[in-house]
Amino acid sequence: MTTLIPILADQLTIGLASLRDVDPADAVILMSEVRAEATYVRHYKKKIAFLFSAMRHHAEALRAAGWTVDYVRFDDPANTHTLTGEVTRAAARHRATRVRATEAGEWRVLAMQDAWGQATGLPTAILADDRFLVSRAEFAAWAASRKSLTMEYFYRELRQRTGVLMDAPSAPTGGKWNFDHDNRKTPPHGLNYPLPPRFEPDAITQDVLELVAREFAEHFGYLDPFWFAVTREGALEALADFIQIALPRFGDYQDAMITGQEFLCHAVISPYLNSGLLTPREVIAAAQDAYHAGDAPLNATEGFVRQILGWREYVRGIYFHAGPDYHQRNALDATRPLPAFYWTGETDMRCMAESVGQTAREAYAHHIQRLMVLGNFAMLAGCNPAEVSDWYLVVFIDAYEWVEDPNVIGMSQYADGGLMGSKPYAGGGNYINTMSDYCGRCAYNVKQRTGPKACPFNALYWDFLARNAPKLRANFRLRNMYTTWDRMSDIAQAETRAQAATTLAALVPADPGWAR
Ligand code: FAD
Ligand code: DLZ
Ligand code: SF4
Repeated sequence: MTTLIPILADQLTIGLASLRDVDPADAVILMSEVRAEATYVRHYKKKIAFLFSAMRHHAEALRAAGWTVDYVRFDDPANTHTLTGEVTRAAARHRATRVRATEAGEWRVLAMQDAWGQATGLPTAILADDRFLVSRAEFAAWAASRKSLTMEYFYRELRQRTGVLMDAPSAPTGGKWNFDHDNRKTPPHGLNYPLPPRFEPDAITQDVLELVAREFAEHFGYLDPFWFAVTREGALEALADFIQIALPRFGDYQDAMITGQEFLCHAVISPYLNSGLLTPREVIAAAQDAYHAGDAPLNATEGFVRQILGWREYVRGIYFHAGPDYHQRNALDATRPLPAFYWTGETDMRCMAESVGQTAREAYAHHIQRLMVLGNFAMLAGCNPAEVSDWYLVVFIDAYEWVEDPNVIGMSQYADGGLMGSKPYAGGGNYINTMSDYCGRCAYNVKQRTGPKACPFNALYWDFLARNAPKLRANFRLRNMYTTWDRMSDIAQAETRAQAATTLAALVPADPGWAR
């Protein structure tokens, strides 16, 4: 009996479900670099290089652990360049008697897995991906028991279930579930922030970088600098470095945005978590251990744990709960094409130019840049949510559909009509000014709503509310904002909307071919 075990690029975990309870002597692991996956959206060059190099290193690690690995390289002449094509070919090549896989992270690839039994003519088992702490079935049961799917309650239940940062079954450590009151400080000038550790590309990564430069020259972004870890050892080093150096200040400056400081005190571990080089359980344990050892304060530790145990599990749950058409939801009927500056960074808006510029350089921006700058502008401008989500899927090294759609369609664009969030994350220039140093360097004046130098976010914010009043006015959490709008004089309202119209008319649409 030979078991064929296909492993996907985001399943680079030695303890993967499909590898358990199988004798390596009777199994062949299949890993394949295929064009269809690298191009269904035109992924950022660094992301393809990261995944191919991490896959090649992981194949070596599996071999060292006693597994037989059949690794199909991108330039193998026989490569069919689809996952199903490679599974079918490998099943015949190895005279496999069964196929055993761990469920893919997205609907598109799950549909492929469902067809592998028929394609190979073999019994095929697709196992739940238990690297996540909450299974799809458990999330469905939780969602069915609630009227509104508030992350905070999901997170509290998980804290209780796992015992993470709990003193007793109903007693959160420190007496509170959430320490955000102590977090999110306005950043003082001149702080020195640590940089995440940088890993020199080895021979395997160099080969991959050359391959990507050759094969994906037209894709977004740059290959240089390439400093990501591509092995489990490297990912563990990055985690240890974060826990020791940045975690103690994680909460304080979580929402800060500072020119030239791309990483601040963020962990920069999402590429490793999402590809499987790190598991959420070990990351949470490392943070909790640091707290118990007295190396990190509770506000930072709880804030960080909430990101992984709360947000990460929650968005994955929402993705599957919402169904395969989630990507197409468009509750606010937003149809504007994405502006070209999302790809070029060429705009006088300093916040946008900095956030797009660092994304183009590093394939990384932190949460508040993604939400309150990049996403906020797209929503205020009424951009098509699916196109916005595609942009995110392309440009970030940690992007996969399961994490992108809830964060973009749900959290950032409010295109799911409130399934995920109780109100749109909309903000004017004032929020960006409080949390960043961008406005001081901008061609626009953040204090002005109208006039040639007025910050575009300000008029767009009010225009967004006015334009969407039939859908949003009844929202209790927006009541104060609508009251303020209603109190503006007719002239002030008309000037604001005219200002927004001028900004919107000047937006140059991006060539849609950038993403798909
Ligand atoms: P930290 O700020 O240090 O947080 C630690 C970890 O928490 C992250 O590594 C991540 O695993 C997890 N996390 C925190 N927030 C979220 C969240 N909302 N959803 C899922 N995980 C979360 N995260 C991705 O992993 N991939 C994406 O493609 C992605 N797209 C996003 C798009 C938008 C519009 C927004 C608002 C957020 C998005 N996020 C995404 C969530 C978050 O911005 C990133 O996880 C984070 O910036 C990664 O950097 P970090 O490791 O330094 O995170
Ligand atoms: C994102 C990606 C890329 C760029 N390339 C591959 C690949 O060559 N082989 C592979 O197995 N997976 C790849 N992936 C990941 C998939 O597109 C998809 O996101 C995951 O398989 C979902 O679980
Ligand atoms: Fe962005 Fe407005 Fe500030 Fe300029 S003034 S950086 S456009 S928020």
